[in-house]
Formats: sequence, structure tokens, C-alpha cells
Amino acid sequence: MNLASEAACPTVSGDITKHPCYSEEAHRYFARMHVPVAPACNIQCHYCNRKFDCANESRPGVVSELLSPEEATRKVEGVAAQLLQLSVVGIAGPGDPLANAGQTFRTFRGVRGAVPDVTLCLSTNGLTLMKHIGEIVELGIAHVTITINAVDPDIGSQIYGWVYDEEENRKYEGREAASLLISRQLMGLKALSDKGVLVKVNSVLIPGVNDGHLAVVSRTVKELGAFMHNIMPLIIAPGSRYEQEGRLAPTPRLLHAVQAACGEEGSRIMRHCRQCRADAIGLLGEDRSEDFTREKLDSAPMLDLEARRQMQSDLEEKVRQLEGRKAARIAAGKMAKTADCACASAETPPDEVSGAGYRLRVAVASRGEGRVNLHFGHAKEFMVYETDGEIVSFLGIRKVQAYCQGRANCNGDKAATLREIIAGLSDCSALFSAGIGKVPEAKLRAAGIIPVVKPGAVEELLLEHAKYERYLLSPLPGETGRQRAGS
Ligand code: CLF
Ligand code: SF4
Repeated sequence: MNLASEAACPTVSGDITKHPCYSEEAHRYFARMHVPVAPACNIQCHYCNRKFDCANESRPGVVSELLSPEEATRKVEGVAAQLLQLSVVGIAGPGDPLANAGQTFRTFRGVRGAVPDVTLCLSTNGLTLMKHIGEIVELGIAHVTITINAVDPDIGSQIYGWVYDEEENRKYEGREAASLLISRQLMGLKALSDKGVLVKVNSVLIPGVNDGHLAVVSRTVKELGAFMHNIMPLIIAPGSRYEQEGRLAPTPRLLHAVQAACGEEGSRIMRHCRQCRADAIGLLGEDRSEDFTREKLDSAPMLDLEARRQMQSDLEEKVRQLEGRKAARIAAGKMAKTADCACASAETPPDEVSGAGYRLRVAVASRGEGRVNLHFGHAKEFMVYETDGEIVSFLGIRKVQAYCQGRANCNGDKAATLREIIAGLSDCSALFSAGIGKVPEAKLRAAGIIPVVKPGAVEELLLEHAKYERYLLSPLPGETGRQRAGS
């Protein structure tokens, strides 16, 4: 599309207070819903297999069902009537939404008419973005995600198998394919940013391919107006080229290092992404799609926009309070800006406990609201923080299999699950939860991770813990150091 012809278009201005992906604070209270209306794709990423969800925005796993735009609209209406904190409706696959532009925009129009208070959100590989800028702006889609894994075609050619250009009816391969895709992505990003759309760039971190390149991507997209950069660890779909090549996902350490490098380029870094399915519903990290099946939606109550307004304005107030507290802590030097995460570095050991390099890395079991409020056994993910005793930084999410799978699966191999959880948190020196059984408590302790059972506000608990640890480990005159409690 010719940008000049777009000059008369209105602009949109995105707000992040109610968007769970764009605001770390909002994600504690507000829910999003994805509607899977877009099965086809116009490119081939080497980590993807079309039978599985789009790895741009989802973890591998077949979507339960594809929806027509009309079905999707009805579903959004039913979910919005019950899940009053639903603030965002996104289209993120399972293919590329703009390779299915008809279904995608019909869905957005339907949703806009049926539930006018939700924010519309679009995620795309960006190949055909320029063709759709006008419609995006006209529909008031104020949040768009573009997945950009490389800005160098030589690196891109190791990520993309082919790119299909519909207008020319031509399939490109190799460097030419990557070059075409990258140029379209960057043009689309700039055009959207110029229109006031908040563009988030997602990048899949692929060890050995783009790990050393993502800082350049971050700098480039920031210069073109990207609001935020989300670096997502590679998830390799079964049957994909990368699986056949035996590629591996990045370690948490590499992920943190790349996030830190991108933060140094000045980008606002998203750290709370859950790599959701293309049909996810609920708070991030809490997929409730099973609660909203067709049958259950048939008995949904009527949509009550006033009830939604009241509930969401209460939640917005909570988000503002959190933001206010965070701003005050940053001003007082007690917290790092998430954007640059001052004390987060993967290059040095995380648990230096004396001297200027003092840092503790801690895992937290939480069901949200910034609190330790979840039993260890029920956690399907842990939030990882780092603190130097003054500043608390949120580092990211570690997904795990829950240790307790309910009575039905209680006889499963819990020892293996526990070993995996402990291995995944091996860089943490403590784990905070609202409760823990005797076996995991002993195993964590044996692995050098102190289990702390203490519900409460995460930041306060971590600062208190760091103070205590520092005291215990600081040498007394004539000593080399005291014994850490419980270790
Ligand atoms: Fe969905 Fe994506 Fe919109 Fe969010 S997800 S389309 S921006 S509403 Fe969010 Fe999920 Fe991460 Fe995506 S946590 S995978 S970043
Ligand atoms: Fe798969 Fe998404 Fe890449 Fe298309 S853009 S190939 S659906 S990961």
C-alpha cells in the first residue's frame, strides 16, 4: 500500500493500562482471549510445523478447534459476559492472521460490534502488513505484534524456508526470501508506529543462529518506533526442520543475557510472556479455555457492559497503584526499571553474597497480583526475580510441570517431575511459596535452594530475605562467613 494514500487516515493511540502483554502490572489483573480463526500461513519458519500452533505467539499443541468469524464473535461475547476482566481480544494464529485477512478482519469487526469495550490485538509475521495498515487503523486496532527474528537476510535465511508473495504468485527461498520478509516487516513497523499503533516486536531466540544478533534487531526496531521487544525462547515443533536438525532451546541463562543485551539498546523488554496458545483464554499463565467450551457458553449470562466497566475500573485503579508504587521505588533506588533491569546479568553467577557483586536469584510461586500466594505443588510456572538487596528485578518465567497433578495422577513419576523442576531452577538460591510438602522441601534444600514458606508481597519478601541472607553470610571479625540458615 502507498503510504501517501494513507495520509488522510485517522491515527490510533494505544493505552497499556489494561493490556496484559504490554504492561507487567496489568497482567496481574487483566485477561486476554485469542480466537483461532487464521489457519493458513504465507511463510515457513524452520521451527514451525503447520499442524501445530504458530510459534510466534503460542506454544506447540494443536488448537482445540478452529472458529469461523461468526463463531469467534459469539464466543467472545459469551466469555466477556462471564470473565469481566477480559480486556483484550487477540488473533494470533494458529497460522498468520494476515494470511487469512478476510477471516481476521471479519472477526475483528464482529467483536468490535458485539463487545465494544475490548481492545483488539493482532499478531503477524508482517509479510503483508503494508497492505492492511488502513484497515488496522480504521478498526482502531491499537496493538500489533510483529515477529522479527532477524534484520540481516543472511541470518534470516537460516530461519525461514520460504516466503510466498501472493501478489506476484511467487515463492521465494533462501536469502531472497528473508530479504523480502525483513524489508516488509520493517516498513510495516514504521508505518504502524507513525499511525500511533503500539507495536510490540517478538523475536524467537534461536541459539547458534540469532542469539548474537538480537541486540541489533532490538536497536533497529526501536529506531523504527517499536514500543516493546519480547524475546521468546525457541520452542521447536515436532516434525519441524529444526527438530530434524536436533537444535536445542536456549537455556534461561542465555535468554536473560540476550534480554539484558537488548535492554542495553534502550528497548523496553517484555519478560512476562507465556508463549500462549492461539486459543488461550484468561490471565497470562492461567489458560481457562477449557472453561469456555461451546456447551458451557450456551448457558452464558447476558453481556453486562456496566458490570464490566465497574470491575475493570476497579482493576485499573489497582494497576495504577502498582505503577505508582513501582515509580516510587524506582525513584528511591529500590527497584530497577523493568526496561533495563539494572542488576540482571547472566554473565556472572547469580548468587554472589558479599561485596559489590551481591545478588540473589529467587523463584516465586504466584497466582498473580505480585504476591507469593501459591502452593509449590500447584505451580505450573515460577516467576524468577533477582535482587541486590536494594533493587528487585523481574527476570522472567520458568514453566514447569506441576508437581501435584491431582488425585487421579498422584501415582505418576513425581520424583522425575521434581528433578526437572529443580534442574530448571538450579540458578536460584531460594524458592518462595505459600506451602510445600516434606519431600520437595528436603530435595530443594539438598539441591541448595532454600524453600521459604511465606505468603505476602513479592518485593517486600525478597528485600527482607536478601537482608537476612546478607547478614548471615557476612563474615564476623576473624571468621570466613557464617552458616546460611537451613542449608
Ligand atoms: Fe495475544 Fe499477543 Fe495480543 Fe498478547 S499474547 S496477540 S500481544 S493479546 Fe502476550 Fe501471549 Fe506472549 Fe503473545 S503473553 S504469546 S506476547
Ligand atoms: Fe509457523 Fe507462524 Fe512462522 Fe507461519 S509465521 S511458519 S504459522 S511460526
